[in-house]
Amino acid sequence: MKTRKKLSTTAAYFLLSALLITGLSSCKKKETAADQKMTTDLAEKIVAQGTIEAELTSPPNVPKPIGKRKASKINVSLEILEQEGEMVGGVKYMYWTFGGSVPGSFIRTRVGDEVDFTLKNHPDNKLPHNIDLHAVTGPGGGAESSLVAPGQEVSFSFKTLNPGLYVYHCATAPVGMHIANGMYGLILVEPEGGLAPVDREYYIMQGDFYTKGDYGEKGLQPFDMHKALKEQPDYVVFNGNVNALVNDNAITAKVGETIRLFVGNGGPNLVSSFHVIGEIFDRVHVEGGDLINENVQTTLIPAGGAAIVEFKVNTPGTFVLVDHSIFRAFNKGALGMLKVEGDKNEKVFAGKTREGIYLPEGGTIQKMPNGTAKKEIIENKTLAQQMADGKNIFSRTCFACHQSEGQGIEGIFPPLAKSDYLNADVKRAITTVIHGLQGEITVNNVKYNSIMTSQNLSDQEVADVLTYIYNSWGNNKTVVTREMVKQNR
Ligand code: HEC
Ligand SMILES: [Cu+2]
Repeated sequence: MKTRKKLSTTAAYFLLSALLITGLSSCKKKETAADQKMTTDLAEKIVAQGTIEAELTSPPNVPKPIGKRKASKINVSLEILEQEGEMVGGVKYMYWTFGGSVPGSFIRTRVGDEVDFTLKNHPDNKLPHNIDLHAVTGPGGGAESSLVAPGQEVSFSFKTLNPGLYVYHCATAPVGMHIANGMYGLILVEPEGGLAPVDREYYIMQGDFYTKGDYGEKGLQPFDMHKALKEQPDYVVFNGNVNALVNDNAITAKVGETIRLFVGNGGPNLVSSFHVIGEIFDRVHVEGGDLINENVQTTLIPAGGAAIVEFKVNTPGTFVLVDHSIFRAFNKGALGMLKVEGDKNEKVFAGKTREGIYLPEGGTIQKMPNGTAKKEIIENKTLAQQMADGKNIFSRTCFACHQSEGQGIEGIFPPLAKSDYLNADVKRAITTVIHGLQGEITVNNVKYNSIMTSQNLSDQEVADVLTYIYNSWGNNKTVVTREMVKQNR
């Protein structure tokens, strides 16, 4: 008896809250694309009209939006190519690709489409492959029906029941190796009536790569199964290689435009903390589905998952796309650029407005705190002493940006190794370290336009670190003395 009473109170409570919720939801008038819910049962009943050929694009481009197009039979023909490519300057990798790019060709459909999918394995390839599309409802996402040997082609068909952004990938054993070599891409299933129009759309996909050699080791690098098992990639990149979205390859936009990024993560192992430095995502289709989150700083993209990210660009500048697991960005390649052109908008961002010396102790002018003041000064250091101390300073302060062998990061941090800019002018190098540097410079024919902050080092330390740099990595062996630094303070 007691329990029954309790039950009925609970039931009443539920009824009340249900009424409340219905009441509340009928109040909000705004209907978004996500509200036009279509069940899979309804999608299954849609009759496809006519036949069209799918437009396929390589990254960072995407095919035209579906707009008002009715559900159709749509032919997709994807060719698998095993081909050598460049991971980063001088580092070659044998990529396995869907359509000749990493990630593979972008496929754009709408809900209710009947996809006739043909997978072709080029006769020059060495291995059998197949495809598992996460947009497919069926065994293996198509993998069981699509195993194809070199020189063969195979077809299968499926109906798109759920709108969303989906990963596809090869699922041939060893699956991890096929994915690690670049066999993944995205297929978009747009809702009835299409996604809301935007000004620009781009296709970006993260992947982790495992090579026998360490980051930057030149030559053709074979896949390293051991590192893959330990989930310790040498490269984490957007769109297949370190430079795919950097400098001249940056994606672009104009101030005032709304951008939509279709972002996927092929893995095979790592999860991506996708972030654009200096931007806030106005809308994110979380995990590529219907749920929309707003005002997001960083969105998590699982391995084998995706997200649709939308934002308006309000100010000009270079916005850096990263995996915010940040060593991956600055040391393993997970870095891209969005270059936005247009007029400055000082209301939104005014740039640096004031600069001065911060004096916590107050009033009178003080010297910059100098941690080395207490250290004894060795007069007339030998070159060997300067080299040893300089190396220390380098790995403490300069290494983070200019990299371990002074190789820099192309387009972001200029090289100090064989740097024509460095070797041309020692005074300039000294003032760069003392006062910092900003504005466009050209180093070894590559343009840099960034900021190096002033380094808080003593005269001796500046002399040592520059002597170390000048006497390493093919530079011109200049010896910098404390006196030379002093004269340029
Ligand atoms: C926070 C990152 C960062 C750190 C740390 C840093 N630099 Fe730089 N450095 C830069 C950037 C960025 C530029 C290019 C600035 C520009 O575009 O105008 C640069 C330019 C230079 C240049 C001139 C360009 C060239 O390639 O020859 C020299 C020399 C240099 N840095 C030396 C040093 C030394 C020595 C240290 C350590 C004491 C150091 N930097 C620490 C970021 C850094
Ligand atoms: Cu494969």
